[in-house]
Amino acid sequence: MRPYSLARSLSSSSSPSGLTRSAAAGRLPRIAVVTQNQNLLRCAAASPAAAVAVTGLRPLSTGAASCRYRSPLLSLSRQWQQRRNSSAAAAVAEHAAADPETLSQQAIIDNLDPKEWERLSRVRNIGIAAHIDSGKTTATERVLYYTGRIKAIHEVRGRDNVGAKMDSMELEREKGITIQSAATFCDWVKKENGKEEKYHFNLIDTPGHIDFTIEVERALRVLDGAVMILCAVSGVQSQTITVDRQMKRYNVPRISFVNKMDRMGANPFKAIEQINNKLKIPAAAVQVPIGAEDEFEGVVDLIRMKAIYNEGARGEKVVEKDEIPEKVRPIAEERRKMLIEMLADVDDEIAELFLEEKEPTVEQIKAAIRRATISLKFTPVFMGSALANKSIQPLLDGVCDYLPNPSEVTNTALDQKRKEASVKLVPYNSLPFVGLAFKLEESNFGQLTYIRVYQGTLRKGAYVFNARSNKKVKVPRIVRMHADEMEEVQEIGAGEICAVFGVDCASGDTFTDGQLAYTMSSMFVPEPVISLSIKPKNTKDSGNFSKAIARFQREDPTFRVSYDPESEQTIISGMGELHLDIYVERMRREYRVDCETGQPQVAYRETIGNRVEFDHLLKKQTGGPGDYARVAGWMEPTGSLDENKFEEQIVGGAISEKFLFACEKGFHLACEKGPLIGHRVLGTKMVINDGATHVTDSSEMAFKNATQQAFRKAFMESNPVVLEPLMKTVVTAPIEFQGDVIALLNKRNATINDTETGVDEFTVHADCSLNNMFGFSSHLRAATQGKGEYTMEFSHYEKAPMQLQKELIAKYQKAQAERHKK
Ligand SMILES: Nc1nc2c(ncn2[C@@H]2O[C@H](COP(=O)(O)OP(=O)(O)OP(=O)(O)O)[C@@H](O)[C@H]2O)c(=O)[nH]1
Ligand SMILES: [Mg+2]
Repeated sequence: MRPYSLARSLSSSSSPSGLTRSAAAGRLPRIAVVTQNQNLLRCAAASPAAAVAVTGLRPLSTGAASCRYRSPLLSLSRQWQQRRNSSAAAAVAEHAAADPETLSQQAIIDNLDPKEWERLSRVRNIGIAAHIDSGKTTATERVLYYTGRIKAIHEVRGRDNVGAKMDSMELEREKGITIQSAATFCDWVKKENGKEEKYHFNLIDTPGHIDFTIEVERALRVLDGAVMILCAVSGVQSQTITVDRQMKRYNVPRISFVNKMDRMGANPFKAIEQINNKLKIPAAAVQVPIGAEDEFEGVVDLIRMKAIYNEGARGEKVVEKDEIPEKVRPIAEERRKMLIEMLADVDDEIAELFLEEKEPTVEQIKAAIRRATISLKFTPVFMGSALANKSIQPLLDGVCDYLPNPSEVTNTALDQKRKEASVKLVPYNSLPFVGLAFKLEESNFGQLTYIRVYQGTLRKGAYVFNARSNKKVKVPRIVRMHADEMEEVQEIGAGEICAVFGVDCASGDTFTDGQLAYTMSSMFVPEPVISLSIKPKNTKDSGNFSKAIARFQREDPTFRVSYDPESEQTIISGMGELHLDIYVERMRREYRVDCETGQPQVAYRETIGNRVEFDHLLKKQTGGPGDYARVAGWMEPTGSLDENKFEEQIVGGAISEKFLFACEKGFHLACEKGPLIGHRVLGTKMVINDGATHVTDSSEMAFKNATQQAFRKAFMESNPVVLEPLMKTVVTAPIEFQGDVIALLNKRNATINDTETGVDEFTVHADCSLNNMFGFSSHLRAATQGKGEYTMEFSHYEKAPMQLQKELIAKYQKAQAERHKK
């Protein structure tokens, strides 16, 4: 017999449970089909008694933490157990590398050391993500208070001017928005049926503004679950749709929380309907409100049918009552029925009970919600008011009950030693270490690198290898972050999140113990769409200016910096005006550098028009060794407006491999600065199929230059086009301004796609060219007495209007001519 439960792993391999986070971000989720047997096991996890009754299995370890079941035959002496565990772990790791497809997540869980299971089953790595201003930071502040991490609650934009804990940056507090995501950890004691269970949360509060979307992206890349917050009045908003896309991209299960139940016009059921219809995720309420707006008192838990209220100055006391207020009972009963019906749609066990017209038990409902949430088929919807300190604690119980622990999420990596074969990562502390650096931050004590440990243990003083640079580095300090404070720790186990000091790397680098050559896929980084020239007002500040620029660039992959040698200007690019404004402001505050900036510029692109053949000869003879390179072939559109492609189809060695490599380099250089208006080229392919080499005069430089020249000539002959970014724009304002807002959008040539009218607000969805949207925020403010809001997100590149193309080309040519004159 193999030392680990192979039989189990093979039997469940055809229907792996859990959730696969694919190595290639963006792949469709491989959602598990849970077998009948596993259904029972999972259900057992929620109810020990039920497990014994149904499966005849018994808990391996005793005590409140136990949710694992093994056959009584596996009960072994402790010493033997330890030995068994270490060899079982090694065998699982071997299986995970050799044949990941047949290793089920359940087998990984089954072979966890019982102590490890006890630890991991109580860990939740979660993110809070939502539209701007929906109350993420306000809710997180309550979480920190109720878990005892902070001693007092301070509000975002509060009158005491202290600001919420997680918005620790001065600018965040001043503006009342989150700019950088912040990590923290806390312990939540869940009380159920008189029992107390302590859970450890690693939590990341993310910004809602689209300009800082990369912060959400990288949080979701490494977290196991998320809380999606919605505003009870506005429901699904533009950024809800963006974060929904991001959660889907990384297969992150979520629970939903309808916040702001105290606001006028609050309607949680509208929000639920929108999750179903707009986000296309089956969603149902697990609570209903008792009262609404300023009479919002608490919620009814639909699963246990209990009324839950908050008492105490800050709602710290949770009071549960069996009596449900009469006025709420009908809706509670109706919504409970809807919940069970919806679960029957997404869960086999509830479906069976439903068909047999049997009422599922509380345990069965909870187990079904957990299964369906983890397999991305459902989201349970909680509700409350963070600001009014109502119903946050039941949400925390929901995180424990329905979001996965780190061992329940499948994470994969690519083995560089075996042609990038996919391997599963196994969250056992005893195995070789694999971790992902997902965020960098400069602190007063040096560079902080946030790491998610996927496998093995990260220890203080140990050496780790950067899989990208192959550099070995020592880990001098490990800390757990609490917003801007930190707590030092000696080691961090598999499945947890920490930050380390003194480890130089880039965001997205994989670290291993050095034996494994694993890399984890990088995350999706959106392209910047806006740029401006920048320079320090005083030349004496150049040193600090460069330092700041280098730091921001390292921390934020959507903030790019380039130097234009022709205009001798430093150009910064980013996701929007606010994004760049924030960096200019941070430069002033944190580095004392006042900057001058140019007008924001749109990141235009260029693309080839039609297929053009070329045959270009570069030949210079000026005494001594000359230059000689001939390249021939054709250029054509790739068919999609993204990556450029280079191909060689040389037969007979007319150009050697070394020189072809130089040609490819020349091609990519030429694409960086397009011939038409000096902007990056997209969607262009170059094929070289012939050429000539001179014995003494040919060089890599000559071939690189020849390719660039050929590129420019052919590109200009192809009827090239200027492309401009189109933005998905969503404007929301009080109804009385609808006419003015529409007129404002029409004036900017926007295409209006949809208008929704709510109780007192309306929302317009439109496509606009970014070029037409400069200064829109101040016009909107003026037109709506400051009450209108808008968000803008890059959608795609499209051919710019002819007139604009002509203007841009003329401007570029004029600037070029002037430069040549100098
Ligand atoms: N009425 C009401 N207002 C709330 C509630 N929760 C938060 N707010 C207010 O909404 C505003 C935004 O709250 P934040 O917590 O900063 O929202 P956020 O989602 O973190 O915002 P960003 O990080 O900027 O996206 C603040 O003025 C809060 O006081 C609530 O439950 N009810
Ligand atoms: Mg916030």
